[in-house]
Amino acid sequence: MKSKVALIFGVTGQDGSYLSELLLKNKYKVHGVKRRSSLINTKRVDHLFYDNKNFHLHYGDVTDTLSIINLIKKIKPDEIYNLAAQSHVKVSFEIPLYTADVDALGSLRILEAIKLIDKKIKYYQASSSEMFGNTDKKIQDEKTKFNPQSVYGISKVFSFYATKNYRDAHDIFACNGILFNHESSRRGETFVTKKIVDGLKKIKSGKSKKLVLGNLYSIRDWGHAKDFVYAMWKIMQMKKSDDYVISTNKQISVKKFVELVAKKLDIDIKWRGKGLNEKGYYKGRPIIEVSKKYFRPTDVNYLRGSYKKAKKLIGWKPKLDINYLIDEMLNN
Ligand code: NAP
Ligand code: G4F
Repeated sequence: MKSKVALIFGVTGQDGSYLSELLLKNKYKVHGVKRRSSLINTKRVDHLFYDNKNFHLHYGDVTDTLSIINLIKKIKPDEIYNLAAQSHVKVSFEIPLYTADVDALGSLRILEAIKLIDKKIKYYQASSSEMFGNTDKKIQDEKTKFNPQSVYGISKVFSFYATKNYRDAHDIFACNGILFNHESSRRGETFVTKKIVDGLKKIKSGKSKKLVLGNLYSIRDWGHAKDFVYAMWKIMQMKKSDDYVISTNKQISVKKFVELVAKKLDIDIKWRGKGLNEKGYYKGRPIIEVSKKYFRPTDVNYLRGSYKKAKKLIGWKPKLDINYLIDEMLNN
């Protein structure tokens, strides 16, 4: 049987690397799009590039329409996964136009290219729980109203509807995975979980004295990226294209995440103070501090997702819990 061909935009990111591994295991030929950068940005996929004849990298950029068209014409993919994004919510407050160009128009460029070149190509859009923003729903699902709180969230809402519209108007197999936060040892260093794990490890080994964070009371539904990319693939194998929430349905605060990591490192934290003066002490010394610098003008304070639809229709549920996640982040 002929191998399926996948084209991944955002292959050098956390999810792109795990998804590539999964697709290669499933006998796909995988083509990934990397951006030109002044520093090497392929460290998450170098092991595949050097060792696997079915893995290929190409230069491209979702802000560059012609590069998208040329790649699709050359590679003739069966499936396109659009994971490319300026994916940092706080950064989107500082570079809103660039964020919208990549995260909103980038998806539209790919969808339009599919429409022009071959409407049989399947499309996956990396949608996000940030689209829900601040909501009064205790548990968010596919029916929850969007109320984004950043240009990142707004751009993802645009891409969500663009995907849905190309499905409805142009009969393209186009789906949205509405993924809640998912982490791993490959997580970007400026996201809060990775920052906490790396920061506390450095404190424990004496390489650093303190870790400075922002909103400790923000609540997230954190899963493992390896579990979540499996859901992306499952979503693309369905008979009909649709939109699915992928989450763990368990939520904890940033502060609790600090405590869980600290406990595994035998760091006994005592909290004192309130607001910007709140500090975490270890052996009488402040090792966790709070700074305004890491707060957002508007934050999403609470996220917890229901994966009921995914469980029922695609047979997906999370396998790796927060304990596994922290151990994997600490040990790799
Ligand atoms: P990530 O590690 O930040 O990866 C983002 C990828 O997009 C990187 O490969 C990056 O390339 C690439 N990229 C950025 N700008 C691009 C451009 N203009 N053209 C082409 N590629 C570009 O993010 P992730 O955690 O793997 O997330 C994957 C996708 O899922 C993103 O769209 C993100 O917004 C979305 N998402 C993530 C989560 C989560 O919790 N992780 C949850 C929901 C949705 P460089 O390596 O060169 O920077
Ligand atoms: O780790 P974060 O930066 O992730 P955030 O904003 O939830 O976004 C991630 O998940 C989304 C899915 O919901 C993705 F779409 C998006 O691409 C990205 O992967 O922040 C999590 C929470 C926030 O409330 C933030 O204010 O942690 C809080 N926080 C507290 N101190 C901090 C810090 N966040 C960061 N990055 N750095 C801090 O020092």
